[in-house]
Amino acid sequence: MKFLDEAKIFIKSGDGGAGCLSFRREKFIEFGGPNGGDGGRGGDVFVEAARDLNTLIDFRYRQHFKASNGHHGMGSSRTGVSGESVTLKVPVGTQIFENDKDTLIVDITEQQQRFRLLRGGDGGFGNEHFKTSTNRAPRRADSGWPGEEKWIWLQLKIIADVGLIGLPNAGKSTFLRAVSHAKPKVADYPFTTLNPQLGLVRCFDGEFVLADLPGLISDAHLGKGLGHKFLKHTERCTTLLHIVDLGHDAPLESYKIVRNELKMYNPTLAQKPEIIALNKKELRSANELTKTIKMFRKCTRSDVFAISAISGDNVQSVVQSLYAGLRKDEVRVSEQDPQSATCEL
Ligand SMILES: Nc1nc2c(ncn2[C@@H]2O[C@H](COP(=O)(O)OP(=O)(O)OP(=O)(O)O)[C@@H](O)[C@H]2O)c(=O)[nH]1
Ligand SMILES: [Mg+2]
Repeated sequence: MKFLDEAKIFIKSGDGGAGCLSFRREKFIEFGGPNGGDGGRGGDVFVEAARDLNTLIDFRYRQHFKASNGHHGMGSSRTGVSGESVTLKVPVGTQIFENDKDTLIVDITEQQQRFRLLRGGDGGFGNEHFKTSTNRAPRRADSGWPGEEKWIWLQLKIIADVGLIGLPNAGKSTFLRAVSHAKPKVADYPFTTLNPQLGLVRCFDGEFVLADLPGLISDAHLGKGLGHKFLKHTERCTTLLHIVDLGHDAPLESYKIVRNELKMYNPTLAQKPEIIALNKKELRSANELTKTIKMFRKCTRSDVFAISAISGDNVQSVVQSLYAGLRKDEVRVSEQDPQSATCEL
């Protein structure tokens, strides 16, 4: 499925139907009185969270959404039929802004959440409504109220429990494949992943959502690579899982590049709980591995694991640690003491 995380659309609610001007006309009944019904209400415009949607791509093909108008009232006191409402189906995580792209109208954060964006116009009163003791034959019937219309922006910011970050080719998608049923593309070249992908990870009696994001490179926050366009998707992840490629000569440097990009984009991103997974452990000797882990523990305050996403070695420890952190709503901060055994080798 193609991915699109921003769209501009036009919405309009229905106009109310006009009230009817009519009088009873029946044989042998003189002065039958007014019987014009009210107009029907115009349809509303709703937005609703849809299951199984994780892109706004549908809005590339259709940008205009109009609810139908209410029908006119009719004689014999018949009220017009209300106009049909329209419902925009959007993925959870969609924020809806006014045309200025700044004023938030609603943030769709939960499954099944539904919100009325525009209200349809009320129907006009028919002449029966204006009947009084002193005016038994009113010749007044109102026209319906117009609906509302405007342009709005939809912006999708993925909501996941854990976001996968790291340089291109580090093994993020391989990790997602290893721990979930998601099947993101894996290949030995940078920028294989072009769009965020979600996977559901089961752990013990629970589950959490893991988001695979495109790789970050130096100066991503300035728009290099695919970087900053997707950095916004990390904003609503509770925890970050930082995958570091042990195939690189200086893994700590790779780690710092990504941390720096997070900080430059939004300093609060760098404050999120983080777990570090040193991937491709089989490429290093046991000695080198111990040294690298010690170095990471010294320089960071995060839990550090050495894993092989491709063989699945030690990935469950990472999953369990992520899960435990999410349940506590905070990730354990590992001791800076290099002896602390947070890592299975
Ligand atoms: N030796 C080894 N190779 C791995 C391991 N995990 C991933 N790879 C390889 O690393 C390459 C990149 O893997 P991906 O999962 O596509 O990396 P990515 O981080 O998603 O890359 P982008 O989507 O481009 O950012 C692939 O050729 C994988 O087979 C591992 O544990 N050991
Ligand atoms: Mg990938």
